[in-house]
Amino acid sequence: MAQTLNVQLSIADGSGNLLFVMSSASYNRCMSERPLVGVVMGSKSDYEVLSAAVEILKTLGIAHEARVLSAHRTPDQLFEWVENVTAQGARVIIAGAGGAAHLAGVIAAKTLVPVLAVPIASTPLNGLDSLLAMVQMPKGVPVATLAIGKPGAANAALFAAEILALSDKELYLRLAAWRAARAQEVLEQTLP
Ligand code: RP5
Repeated sequence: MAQTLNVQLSIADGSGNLLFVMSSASYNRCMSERPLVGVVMGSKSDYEVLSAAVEILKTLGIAHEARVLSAHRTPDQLFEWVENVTAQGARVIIAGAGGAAHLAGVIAAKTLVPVLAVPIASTPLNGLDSLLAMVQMPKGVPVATLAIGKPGAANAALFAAEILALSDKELYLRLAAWRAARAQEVLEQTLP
């Protein structure tokens, strides 16, 4: 008879104190659930940055779906995905793009689910054009724009977690533990 291995995933501070424990069974359940967060990027080349968001979502046990879809190369498939992922229950969409960074705004035009935009430095202007395109949405169709690159991608996932944690107490506790672990890291830093 096949047996399922159930191990524990844990987060500890630098002194070995456990801050957060989750069984692999509940982690796998989270990952097989319908996505609460949709992550979309304009090109596979953007994944180097957007992986920072995906890693945080995995760490916090947030069900998500990540796709490559472009506002200008695959507009019909993009709209179809937005409709499907939100119909399945996604409550936040993270959209990362570099060149002609209209992806987040175009998605926001099609849904009332909050859209978090991550500018990517894949352009000759090092992402400054992407940042300005994303942050300067005309009044009426908002996107929330994060920092350029990996810090923005990671913060987009944390911001998504904060939104979801408003109505999910267990996620709130996981997020609080994650934040406490980061504080502990700072407190344990020593200077030469
Ligand atoms: C945008 O143009 C993508 O978001 C990417 O950042 C950039 C370059 O895309 P590739 O030429 O690498 O596919 O559409």
